[in-house]
Amino acid sequence: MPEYELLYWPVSGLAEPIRLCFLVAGIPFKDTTPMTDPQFNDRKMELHPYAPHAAGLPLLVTDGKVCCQSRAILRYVGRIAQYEGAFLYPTEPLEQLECDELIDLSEDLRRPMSATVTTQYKDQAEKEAARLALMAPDGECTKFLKVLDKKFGESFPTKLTIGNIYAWSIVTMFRQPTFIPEIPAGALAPYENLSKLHQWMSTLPAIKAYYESAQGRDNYKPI
Ligand SMILES: N[C@@H](CCC(=O)N[C@@H](CS)C(=O)NCC(=O)O)C(=O)O
Repeated sequence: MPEYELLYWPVSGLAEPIRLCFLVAGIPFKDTTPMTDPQFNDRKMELHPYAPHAAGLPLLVTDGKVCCQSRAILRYVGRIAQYEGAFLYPTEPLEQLECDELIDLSEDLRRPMSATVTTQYKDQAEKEAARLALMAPDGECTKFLKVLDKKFGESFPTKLTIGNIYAWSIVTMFRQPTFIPEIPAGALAPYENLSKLHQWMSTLPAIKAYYESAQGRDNYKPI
């Protein structure tokens, strides 16, 4: 089996769905962050194929070959990783389409909130107001939480895929305690099907065991 190393920040973010795929499939990988590697920033800049112009993470190093772009990496891992005898990125094109739709829908939810991390606001109050607006009843994030909840209500997963792993990982960033303090504590409470998804994913033995010791990710634990 190749040797895999994933480089990312010591948070969930764009690497977490990839970590979860490795974990549930039982594929060993080195989970490198600035907490585990004092040379992290130097290595990132040396390895990154887009440096020095851009150096966004994650990076996956497979037997020395470096790849970037989180969802490309996720699909690659989904093609090699299996859970209960099925590939996490199914081989049947329609099932792949369903995974890809869930991934893109989760991006519709993530991107507006993620933009508040990099946007330069006049002051803290302006940033807080922007985040609260996204979570308001007519807010952009609320809109996509509703759509995701509806989708999982229409068809609840019968097997693990990169689609439902990605969706759960992104939705859980909206569950307190999370790195965006303005997200209200009960933001996900109205979504019955997203709660069901959380219960299912967070109690799968490999996932449950991982979050028992993962730092700063209590929001991924069973409720
Ligand atoms: N399209 C890229 C985006 C990568 C990205 O922007 N990563 C962020 C963290 S979520 C990052 O590392 N930002 C710091 C930087 O660009 O140096 C992907 O999906 O991998």
